[in-house]
Amino acid sequence: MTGMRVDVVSIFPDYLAPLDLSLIGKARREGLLDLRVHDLRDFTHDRHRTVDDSPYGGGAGMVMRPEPWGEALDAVVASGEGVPHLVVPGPAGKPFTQQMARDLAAEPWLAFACGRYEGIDERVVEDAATRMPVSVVSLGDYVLNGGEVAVLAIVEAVARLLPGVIGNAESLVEESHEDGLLEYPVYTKPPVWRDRAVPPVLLSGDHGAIAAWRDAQRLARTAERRPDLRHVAAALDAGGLEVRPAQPADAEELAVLQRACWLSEAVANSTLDIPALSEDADEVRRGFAQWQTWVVRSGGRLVGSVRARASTETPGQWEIGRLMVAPDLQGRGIGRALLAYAEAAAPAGTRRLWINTGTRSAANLRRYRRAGYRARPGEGRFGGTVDLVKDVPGADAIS
Ligand code: JD8
Repeated sequence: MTGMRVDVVSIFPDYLAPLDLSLIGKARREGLLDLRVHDLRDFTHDRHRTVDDSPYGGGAGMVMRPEPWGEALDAVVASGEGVPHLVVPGPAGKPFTQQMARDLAAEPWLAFACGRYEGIDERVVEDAATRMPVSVVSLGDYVLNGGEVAVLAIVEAVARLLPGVIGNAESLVEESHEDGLLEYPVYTKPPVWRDRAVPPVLLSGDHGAIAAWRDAQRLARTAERRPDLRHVAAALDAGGLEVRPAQPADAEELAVLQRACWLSEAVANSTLDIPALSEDADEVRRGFAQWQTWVVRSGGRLVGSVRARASTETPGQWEIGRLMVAPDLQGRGIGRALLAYAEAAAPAGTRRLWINTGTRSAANLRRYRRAGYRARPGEGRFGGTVDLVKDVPGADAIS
């Protein structure tokens, strides 16, 4: 069995039966997931198979006894190589998130302890933490009767990230919470249903326009339904990152970050003739006069930046440039959030967004196309580059 191993301990093992169904059930049958469910009562020794007792200090309800849990977790650990990462659902736990799902999906072995009654004697978690990693996790700010429902949700959220479980892994990328924004609305046939038509842009075949519409829908939905995630600034804040206009004092660090970020571009495009690579702090500072420039700091460290300005040649065109994220922080959606930040800063009347990158900067080209930009034919503004543009939905196009 090559896949991830998951052990679940509960007094209601049948509660986990839904994990026999659908893609998770198929993944188990294909050996992508080794899921084992254990009955806690099998680790009791009295005639009534007792798992609970009255709470010390008084109060309503019953508490789960430590002894059966100790024996159950000992048995699980003894039945495998190494130790599992123990996940204990509880309303007092850390909120479960997509990032946590990604982190758990990287683990070889997970164990889940499903509590019931008023909860599990606290010494069980303390004891387990002496020999394995333990996470107390909450599904959300509401009260359930036990941990089983949370385990169903967490196992599904984790298992679907395992290689081979979801047929088309690409679809994982576009999902809500993957990059801090909610997903766009989806439609299928018929084109008109109960006098309700599918948005025409989706039938246009214009992939740039479709991507732009979907992006706008994602930002709008996020603003309306999840103000906590609203606007990329919130998403950046959620990551503990602060966005603000660049100050002259940022220039030294920005010059260093530019060199770090454009090194890969120089390699990809086999040229060192890239201004961002050779600018010193004074030149960067002078750039603040021509471009609106924003920087992102995390823990005091300058980790990202972007700049934008209205085109001097093409009225209605908002030009975005120098989008950069510290190499060690790339892939977390910061770049996408900064791009949307610069887009959102476009003045009223903007009709087209413009960005430029190296002809052979494959990652950037993919990123910008996914953000709704289309490459303009021919050489870009600078040698060895390509210009990409995105029309602002509802604005008259620039020819
Ligand atoms: C585990 C016992 C019930 C909880 C007295 C009701 C998670 N988001 C979440 N809400 N509730 C749980 C959860 C509830 C549990 C147990 C998880 C074990 N209960 C208790 C305390 C108040 N009863 C959860 N994840």
